[in-house]
Amino acid sequence: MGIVNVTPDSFSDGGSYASPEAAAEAGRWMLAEGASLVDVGGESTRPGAEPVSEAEELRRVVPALELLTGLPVSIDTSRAEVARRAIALGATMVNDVTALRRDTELAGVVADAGVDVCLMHMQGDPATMQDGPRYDDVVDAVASFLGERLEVAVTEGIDEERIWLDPGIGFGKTADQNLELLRRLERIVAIGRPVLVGLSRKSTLARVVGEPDAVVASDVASVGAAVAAFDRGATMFRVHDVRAHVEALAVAAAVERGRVAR
Ligand code: HH2
Repeated sequence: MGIVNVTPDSFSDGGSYASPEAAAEAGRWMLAEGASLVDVGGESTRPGAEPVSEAEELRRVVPALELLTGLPVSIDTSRAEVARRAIALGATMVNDVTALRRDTELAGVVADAGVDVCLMHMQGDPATMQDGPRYDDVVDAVASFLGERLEVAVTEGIDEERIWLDPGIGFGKTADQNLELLRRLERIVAIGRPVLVGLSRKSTLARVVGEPDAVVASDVASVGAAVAAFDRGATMFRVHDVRAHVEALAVAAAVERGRVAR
């Protein structure tokens, strides 16, 4: 899953795709490089980010989505109206970092459209989530949250086969909590739905390589984290540098198979 943030303030690519044309061009390039989906988002969820209005979110994403019609796109939103418009323009997945908690109408939109949905764990909200996150056991907490949200989604009429789960790396977690979640990712995989992870350029990885103050980690560090997550059962990776991830993950998968051909 390639990331196209049509935002001025995203932590890594904020402002890179200032025009819809630039965003669409980046999306097409990511698909050419081997992405299966392009994730278009119009509201930053980086730590400290303030929410934007629905009108502003629509103003950012709709023109880019129009230019990407016919291509595999997911919409990174927690609002029903944004999802509705994106689906009408061809989006096949709704990536909701609030796991259907922010907008009570979103589950119905996903259920009626029969599209895929990603349910992600977050403690708190982006504005405050990094102010001393606390858990008894981060893996237990995330697994039980995702299990509950999965049940809610199915009760709301979403086909279970269309649901992805995401531990929400960096969303209300310290660097050590993020690493512990990855170390025991099998616990999330054991819930029984495919697991998506977003590790790309996140600051936890910069910490690991000795850059405690960096906000953005390197693509090399990101690829290393993705391969470790793949080894523990993750099957979708939300990334900025698509080609590097496709190559590294192709090799990791070939090693697991023990042969070149799929
Ligand atoms: N991370 C971000 C945004 N959306 N969605 C899922 N499912 N998983 C993630 O880990 C995830 C996500 C944050 O990264 P980014 O989009 O690069 O930055 P920003 O939120 O500042 O736009």
